[in-house]
Amino acid sequence: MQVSTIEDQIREIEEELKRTKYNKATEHHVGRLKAKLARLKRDQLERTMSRSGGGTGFDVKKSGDASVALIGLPSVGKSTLLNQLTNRSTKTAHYAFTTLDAIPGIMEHKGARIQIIDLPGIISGASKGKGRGREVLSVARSSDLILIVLDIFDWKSHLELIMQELFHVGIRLNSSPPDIVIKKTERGGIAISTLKPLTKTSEKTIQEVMREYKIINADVTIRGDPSIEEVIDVLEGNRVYIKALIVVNKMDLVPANILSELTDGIPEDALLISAETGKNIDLLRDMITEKLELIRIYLKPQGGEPDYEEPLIMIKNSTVGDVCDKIHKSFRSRFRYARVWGKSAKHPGQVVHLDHVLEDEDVLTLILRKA
Ligand SMILES: Nc1nc2c(ncn2[C@@H]2O[C@H](COP(=O)(O)OP(=O)(O)O)[C@@H](O)[C@H]2O)c(=O)[nH]1
Ligand SMILES: [Mg+2]
Repeated sequence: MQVSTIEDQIREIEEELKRTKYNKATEHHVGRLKAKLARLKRDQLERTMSRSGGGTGFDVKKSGDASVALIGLPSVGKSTLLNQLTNRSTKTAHYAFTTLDAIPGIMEHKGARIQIIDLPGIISGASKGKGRGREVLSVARSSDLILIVLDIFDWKSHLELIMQELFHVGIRLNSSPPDIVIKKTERGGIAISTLKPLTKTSEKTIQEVMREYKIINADVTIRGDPSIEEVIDVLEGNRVYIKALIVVNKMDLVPANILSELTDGIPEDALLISAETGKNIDLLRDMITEKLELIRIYLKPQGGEPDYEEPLIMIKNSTVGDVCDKIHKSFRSRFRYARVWGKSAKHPGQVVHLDHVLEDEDVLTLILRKA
């Protein structure tokens, strides 16, 4: 008997899913198939990662207050855009030259320093390791924002391909993690409590899917109205939720009278730009900065005055621990406690710890052990 490969198994399940009519009677079966599929795809992903040498990706040193990864097919204008955003003078070659490395630059805007990372173009099958897809997508996975760069003449097919490849490596765009807490228990089966009625899936299906993950006893608390895919995302556990913006480049090549025809059906929040002429680049800088939701933290030395001149720029929902990490790698281990004034404080000078979530314009004092 021939052992079927992961690819074969994936194909078989995908075909069965296509054949199966979705209704009340098949709902649980479909749920279990989707769970099986998710696990096979994870195995597949792990294999491509180990094949490409551990999947460490490019060694992009993080710098700046936040990072933005440029994702797009080859020759859509990513390198040209990097130069525009970062005011670099280096001229991009006017021939089809593929960037082989991850090239970072810094965009300074409204007091923030944002790292923009130019990456090799991704192609179909990138998530399975084609091109340098795995490495590119791993940089995307660890960035704070993904800037999807499309070519105005091919935006539809490009967008579809990119969404698919990002999805395959567990990246979820512009959404927050489903509010589902699973606590394994010793006995009692799977108990599900919901705050709202489930309309996209059912308790029974969730139980079936959890069995697929060998979970027999658990307390499950669900706050929203998740789909079964979102439940599987939680069970898989390696999903990342990243912000994204879409730009459509080379608008200068399209005469105004056919622009609207060519961009018919484009996502509403997509921005038309020209990396070549600089059209809408200022607007894009604003959009990137806004989308990142940066906050300002004023550090105050113990017994001293807050530094209102040079706030520390952090991403929204950053914790005191994140601030420590940003200032110096030894700070987290030397941390004793902190005091905070401002919106996140219950009272002025509240004592907080590493997991305390900060708000815009908080004043913070860190108390550390001597080095
Ligand atoms: N007309 C026009 N050409 C552009 C624009 N952006 C990039 N290009 C050209 O498209 C080609 C590929 O650009 P490049 O930045 O290297 O693309 P990358 O492979 O995505 O990095 C180059 O010849 C650029 O000069 C644009 O907005 N308008
Ligand atoms: Mg390039």
